[in-house]
Amino acid sequence: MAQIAASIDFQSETYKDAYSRINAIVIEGEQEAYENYTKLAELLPESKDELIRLSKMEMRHKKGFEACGRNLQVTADLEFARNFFSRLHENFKVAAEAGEIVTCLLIQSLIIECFAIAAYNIYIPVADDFARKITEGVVKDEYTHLNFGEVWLKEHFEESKAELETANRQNLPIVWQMLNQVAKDAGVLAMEKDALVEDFMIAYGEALSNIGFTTRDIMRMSAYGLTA
Ligand code: Y39
Ligand code: FE
Ligand code: FE
Ligand code: FE
Repeated sequence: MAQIAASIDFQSETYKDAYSRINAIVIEGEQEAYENYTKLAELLPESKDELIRLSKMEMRHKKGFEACGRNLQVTADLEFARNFFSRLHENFKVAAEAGEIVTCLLIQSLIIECFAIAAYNIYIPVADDFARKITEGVVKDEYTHLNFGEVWLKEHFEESKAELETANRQNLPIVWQMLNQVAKDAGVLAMEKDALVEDFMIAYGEALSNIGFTTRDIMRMSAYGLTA
């Protein structure tokens, strides 16, 4: 059942306990996004300045979400969050070491950005006033990050297609596992799992379409890991 922010007790122990993990996930996610764009700036020298600009935005997001935690007097469970991201983090690292730019872009600029866009849009209507203002500013930036990946991959579509399919098959199931892992805590924050899945799939499907995949490709690629 959908809830509105006015009926949520942001100071209850139950809320703050769930927030200690969700807030940590976004803080750690923003930190890793900062590192990932810094790495991509090295791998794509022709887009270096733009990627450094994106990485700095991620660092500002991290600071914003740290302030959200302080505002609610919540201590973020960063160990939980590092574990939460560990598989995507490892896959990005392995791809970066192999110079697999397409896989790096799929992981950070498509999958993680779409996950962020879904989560932040679902969070905004049920956030406390302080966090809502921060998150509204952040989500605008995330569309810019997604757009960077879309534009680059569209320009290199034919030679990237096979690697994108492999990277999708490897990483999309991980997202569903992450979503399942956080569904209960998200529910405490009045963020419904079904809405998160729906918004993620819309954003990700649109991204794949913008890059050049057909509807048939997108259906096939989206099916990976749905039962994870
Ligand atoms: O590009 C970015 O800024 C993304 C790193 C930030 C991560 C967002 C992760 C959101 C998952 C939250 C799950 C709550 C239900
Ligand atoms: Fe961000
Ligand atoms: Fe690392
Ligand atoms: Fe981002």
